[in-house]
Amino acid sequence: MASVTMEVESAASGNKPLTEWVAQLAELCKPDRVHWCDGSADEYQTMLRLMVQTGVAIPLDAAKRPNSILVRSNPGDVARVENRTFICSRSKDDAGPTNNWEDPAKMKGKLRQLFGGSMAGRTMYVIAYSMGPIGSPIAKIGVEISDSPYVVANMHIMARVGTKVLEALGNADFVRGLHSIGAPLKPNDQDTTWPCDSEQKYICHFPETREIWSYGSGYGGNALLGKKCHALRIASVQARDEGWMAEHMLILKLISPSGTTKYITGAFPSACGKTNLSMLIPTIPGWRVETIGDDIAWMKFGADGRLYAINPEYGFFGVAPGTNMKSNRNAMLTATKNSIFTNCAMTADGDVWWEGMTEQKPAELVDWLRRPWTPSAGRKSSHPNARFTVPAKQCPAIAPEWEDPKGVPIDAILFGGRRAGIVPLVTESFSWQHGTFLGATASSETTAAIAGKVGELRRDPMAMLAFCGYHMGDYFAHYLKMGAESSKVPKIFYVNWFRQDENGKFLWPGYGENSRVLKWVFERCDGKVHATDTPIGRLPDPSDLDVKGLDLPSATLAKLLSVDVQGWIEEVPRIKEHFAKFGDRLPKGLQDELTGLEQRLKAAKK
Ligand code: O2Y
Ligand code: MN
Repeated sequence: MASVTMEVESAASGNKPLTEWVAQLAELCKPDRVHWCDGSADEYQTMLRLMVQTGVAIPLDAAKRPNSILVRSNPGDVARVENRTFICSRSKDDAGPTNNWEDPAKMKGKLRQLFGGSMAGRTMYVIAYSMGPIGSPIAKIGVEISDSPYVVANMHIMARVGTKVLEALGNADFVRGLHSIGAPLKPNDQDTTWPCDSEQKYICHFPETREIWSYGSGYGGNALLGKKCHALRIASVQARDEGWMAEHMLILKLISPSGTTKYITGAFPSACGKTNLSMLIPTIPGWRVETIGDDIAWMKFGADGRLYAINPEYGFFGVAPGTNMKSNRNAMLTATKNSIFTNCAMTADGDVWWEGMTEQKPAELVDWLRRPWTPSAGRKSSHPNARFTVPAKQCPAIAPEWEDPKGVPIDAILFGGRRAGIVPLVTESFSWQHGTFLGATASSETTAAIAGKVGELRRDPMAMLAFCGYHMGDYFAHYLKMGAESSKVPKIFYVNWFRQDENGKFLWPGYGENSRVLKWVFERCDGKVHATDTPIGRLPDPSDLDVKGLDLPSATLAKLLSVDVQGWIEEVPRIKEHFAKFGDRLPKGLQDELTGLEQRLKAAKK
C-alpha cells in the first residue's frame, strides 16, 4: 500500500489549492490521520473490513452474495433530509421559493463550529471523484472529504474515484465537498454501530463557490456528495452558467426489432419507478431496452446541434423494497454480488431480504433494527427507504456505450408523475416550449413512501423540486433558452402509468407493458405513427398504440387516452397557484402556454 499511497499523494501534489484546502480542513476537523483515497480494489476491501471489524457492517454469505455487506443505520438517519438541506446563495432571491436558504457567511460560521474537532479519533478520507467518464467533455471533478468508511466504499461504487481522477484533474478547479458524520471520539470512547449526529444535520450548498458542507448524517444523498449535492444542486447552477443541463433523469436506449435505436431520458418524482423504467424488459416482441443511467443525466449540445447525455454516476443506489424479479429483474441480477445493502433485513442463512422481494415471506429474519422478526411481527422487516448500492457495469441490461465520453444523442424526453385522474397515459408536447410547460407543471399524488398525506397533489417541476440549486423560475428560463439553441432538440412527452378507474384500480398494467408507450414515442420521433391534437397536447388514438396480445378492454384503453376537458378546466387554477410562487421570475413563455391551454380548453367545452 505504501507505493500506492505515494502515487496518490504525488498525483495530488500538483494541485496546490487542493493540498492547501485539505490541510486547512484537517486543521479544523482534527482527525487522527488523513488518508488520500487511491480508488484501488485493495482500498475498497480495507473499507469493508473496517466496517465489519467495527460492527458497522455484516458480511453476507459469500456463496449467496459474494463480496457484499449489510449495513444497518441509526433509525434517526435513514433518508435524505429536505428540511435540513440549504442553498446558501449570496442573495435569498437566487435560492427561490422552493429551497431553504441561509446567508452563506452565517451558515459557514455555524458550520465551522460544528466541524471544529468533529473528526477527532477518526480518519479523514480525501476522495477525488469524477462525475462522468474520466476525460469526458461533459464530466466534472469533485473532491469529497469525509470521516466515514461507509461513504468511501459507496463512493467507490457510485463514482470513478482515486489516483486516476487526481491525474485527470491536474491543477484545475474542482467542486469542494466536506462531510462529517459529526461523531468525534475521545481516547476511551466506545464507537457506535452507526455514528452520526441525528439531532443536528446540515446539508449545505454554496452555489457561487461550488462548495458542499454536509454535517451530521452518514446516509445516502446526505453523505455521498457526488450524487444529489454535486450532480444536481451544484451542477444545475454550473449548467445554467455554462449553457448545459443537469437533470434528475434516467437515460435508456430503446432498440426496435430492425435494430434502430433511440435514446430517451425520463424525469419522474420518487416512487414513480425511474430505476425500473431504465431497466425495462419490453413485452412487445423484438423490442429491447438497454440502460445508460437510472437517476441523473447531464446534457450538452454536440457540434451537430443534438443534445448529448452522459450518466455522471458509476453505480445505482436503488430503493430495495418492492424490487423483485417481476418489477425489475435487471436490478435484482445487478445486486447479486459486490453490493452494499443498507437497512434491509437479514435471513437466517446470511442473505438479505426486503418487503416485496419474494411472494413468500421468510419464516424468520433479523430486521433492519437488529431485532428478531417473523411474518406475524406486525411491522416491516426492512426500512421503506432501504437501499442497494451496486456497480452499474454489473447490470445485464447496461448499454455497451454507457461510458461513451461524448454521451448519447437524446431523441425524446419524458416527464411524468403519479396521477389517478385526468392525465392521459401519454401526451406529446406541441413544441419545446410546451414541453417545458408540461415539465414545469409535473405533479404527483403522494404515496405512503413519501412524508405527508397520502394522495396529496404535489407539483414537482421536472422532478427537480428537491434538487434545483437556484431559483426555479430561472431554471424554467434556462430550459426555454436551451430549446432555442438548436432546431434538433428532443421531442418532449408526458406519461402517466397511474390513471385509475372509479374503483381505484389502475387502468394500465405497467411494468414491461410500458414498452408499448415507448414504442409510440419512438415512432413519433420518426414521424411514423399518428397523433391527434387535443387541448392538452398530441395523443395517440387507441388504434395508434400497439396493444397486441394485451388483455385490455377497448373501453379501458379509450379511458387511458381520453382528455377530460372539465377535469382539465378545474386543473387550471391549480397550475396558476403553482406558477404564482415564482412571481416575476416565471418566464413569459410559460405564462403564454398556460393562457393557450386555458383558451383551447374553453374552445373544446363549447
Ligand atoms: O434517501 C436517500 O438518501 C436516497 S434518495 C435517492 C437515491 C437514489 C436515487 N434517487 C433518490 C431521490 O431521492 O431522488
Ligand atoms: Mn433520484
